[in-house]
Amino acid sequence: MPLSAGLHTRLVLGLHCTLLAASAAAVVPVPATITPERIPGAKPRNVVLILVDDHRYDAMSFLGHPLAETPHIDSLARNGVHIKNALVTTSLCSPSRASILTGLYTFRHRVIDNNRAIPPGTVYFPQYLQQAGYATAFFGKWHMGGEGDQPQPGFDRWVSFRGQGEYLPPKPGYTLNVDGRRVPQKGYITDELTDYAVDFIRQQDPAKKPFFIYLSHKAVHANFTPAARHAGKFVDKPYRRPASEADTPENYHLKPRWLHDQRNSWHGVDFPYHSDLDVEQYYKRYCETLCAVDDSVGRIVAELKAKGIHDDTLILYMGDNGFMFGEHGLIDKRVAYEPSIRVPMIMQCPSLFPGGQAIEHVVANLDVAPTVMEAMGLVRPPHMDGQSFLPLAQGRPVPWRENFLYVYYWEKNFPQSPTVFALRGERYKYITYYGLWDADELYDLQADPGEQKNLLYDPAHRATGQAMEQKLYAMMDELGGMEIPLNPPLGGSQNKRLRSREGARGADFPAPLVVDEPTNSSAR
Ligand SMILES: [Ca+2]
Repeated sequence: MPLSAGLHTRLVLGLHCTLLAASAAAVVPVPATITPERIPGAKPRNVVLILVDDHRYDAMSFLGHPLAETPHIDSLARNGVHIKNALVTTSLCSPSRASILTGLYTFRHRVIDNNRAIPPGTVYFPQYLQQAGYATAFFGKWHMGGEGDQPQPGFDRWVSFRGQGEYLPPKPGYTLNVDGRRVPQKGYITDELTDYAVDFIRQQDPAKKPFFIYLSHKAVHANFTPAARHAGKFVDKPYRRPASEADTPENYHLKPRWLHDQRNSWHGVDFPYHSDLDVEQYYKRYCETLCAVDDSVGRIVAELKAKGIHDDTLILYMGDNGFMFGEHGLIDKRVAYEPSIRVPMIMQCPSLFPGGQAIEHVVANLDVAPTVMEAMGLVRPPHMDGQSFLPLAQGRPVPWRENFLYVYYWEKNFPQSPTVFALRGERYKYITYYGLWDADELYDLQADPGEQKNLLYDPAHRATGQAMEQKLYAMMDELGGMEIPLNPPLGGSQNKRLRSREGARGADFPAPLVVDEPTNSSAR
């Protein structure tokens, strides 16, 4: 008999691995020691992982985005593979970064929000790379485990900053942490991190020692600050707000009450960050800020070419989570709608797979660690929840997930977004709000990509909704997610509403939850 899922998680956290090793549980415990295993005959490639903060899946010019201009990212897609359905397990900075670095679901790595200490014993995949004798480097935003910027396990070279960092030095003497030393930040952070990464590439001798670079940009996180050379570039560009933004009865038909309530909150279009921010101009600044990231991609590619290692280096470009700019009346991320959980993902390595491809499979941030390890000639550690997606790019047959599990755990800091569990299949998405008296949701992503028609209360879709709910909990059980991680509150709570926008009133209950007559005739 498998141990209970709850027991798995506790034991995994406690690293009492031997107790679990003999069980038939689906969840393999995280090992306490690092033992990389080589793939026989594999030639290790260098890898540059470029992580961009809050870059949403569609903000790239090759996808026809109305604002973004990303010629270098477009070129990566032309010469590589565009992974169209790349999703994150939790749409929030620290949990997503932890999934990238561990290959684990949020309920297993337990970095459930942006404030908490990282559980002791957490193993980052670059530790395997280092152990295998490769050179490893980290440049940029770490942002796991609170505000610290000290070097973390797994990296020979380290350049980072506290918390979110700063686009420009906020005061004289503001410093980065460079290999444990305080070094002043000189200028615009996207360019400066790229300088450090380019210098590192120049110093490498990959024929002797393959390298892994994790370039983790601060951009394009709020408050969006473009490089001076891009400021104001898109101010007058035409832009149409998303159809689901307007506060109309049609847009909120069969939608949850929390969603309507969130409009008038820190993360809603009626009171964004408790300000009178213009969301359209905000989106334009975001795209201007992205321009320097695109320049950074161009510089990395040029440096790899100059060094003669371009074709033997895997570049993997991705976002850590999406971002809403008015969809469903929201800003920000956290929720399970497509602009929040989808991220851009492109990879290129001419000597490993042909370019110009698009992949439809659902790939996740969980899959990054196994993919990088395979590109570097190492076997995926069996405790990881993700799988390498290199075979998808190489046309090799490989079993792949049909459904993707999404989790978000309520934070008191931003109380307007509830705990969310979602199951995203190739066609349908089911979303449920655990612990909340409200409507759940079901969308046909093919017929309704904007997620505007909730099908859950349509009798024709009842069976689909029920089957997906069952599948969601079956996956949670199988993967070790049947406990909700709890943390005591830390920091403030952005819980205000604007009185002039019906501030004291909550939204109406969704119609399917309201009846006109008593429904129970047997109560006595
Ligand atoms: Ca983020």
